[in-house]
Amino acid sequence: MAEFAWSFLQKRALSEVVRLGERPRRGSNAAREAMRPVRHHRTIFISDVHLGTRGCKAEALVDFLSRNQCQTLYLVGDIVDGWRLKYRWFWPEAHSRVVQEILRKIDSGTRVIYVPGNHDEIFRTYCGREVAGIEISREAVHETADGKQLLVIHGDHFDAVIAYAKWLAHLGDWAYTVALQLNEWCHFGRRILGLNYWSLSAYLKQKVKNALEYICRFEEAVANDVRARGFDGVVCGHIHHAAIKTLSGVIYHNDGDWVESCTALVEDARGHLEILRWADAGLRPLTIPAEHATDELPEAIPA
Ligand SMILES: [Mn+2]
Repeated sequence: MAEFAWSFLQKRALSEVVRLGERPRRGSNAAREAMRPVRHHRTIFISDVHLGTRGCKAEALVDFLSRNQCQTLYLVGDIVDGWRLKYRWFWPEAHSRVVQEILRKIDSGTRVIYVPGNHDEIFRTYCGREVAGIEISREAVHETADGKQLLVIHGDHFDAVIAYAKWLAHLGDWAYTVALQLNEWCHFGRRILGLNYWSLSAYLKQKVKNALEYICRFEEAVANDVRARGFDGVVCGHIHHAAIKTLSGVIYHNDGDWVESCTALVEDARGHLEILRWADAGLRPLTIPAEHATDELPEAIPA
């Protein structure tokens, strides 16, 4: 089914180029563009786009949205970063194009459900309403093609449950690499001042470990709550760390983010879910094995 849709859409994309009368030269950009396939999914879940911030990979997301179609699109929170926009207005054209791509999906029949997060909590005021064809909801229940009931939430309210200092999670592995160099200078400086050796890199390594602990505790807290509520699984975002795994007898899905990893969670016609990483400026989708996704060091984790 997916393969059929893929080749059908690919043919259509090609015929559109021909209809425009500009016969694409072999190897030209237009020909390459037209050859790039459009994939069809039953459902797409994305979150943590953080529109309105410099970190948002809007171009990659526009590319992803235009190359991936679906019956239902879930926006799983932190789509717009209201916190940051309140301090400084930042809205390049690519950010508007993300909104346009979402609206275009609605026009072509996609159902769009928006579950606001903490950075776009302003939209929580409108839960239960429909704005520009987008259904806004505090949480949603998605039934997969094979009948599983998945709770769709952003996940920020578990920060309070796990009671963990969120700033600890902000350090990624890049910071650790920088820290190794800084550590040398720090050690040199302290020696001049006659102070004892103190390892900055060991300090930061501990922070990275804490970040991993934060992720584990978040995942466990979410899974336990979802099991207690009787769902088969959960789809969430918030910690910018894509994963699919079984925890406490439920399936935990995290759709990642569009600040660092450019990941989305997609469901096919049979109810199979996988994580897509829109790698390298969105040129090709890569499937990352879910069990490895959690082994990586965390990237920037949101507050
Ligand atoms: Mn969040």
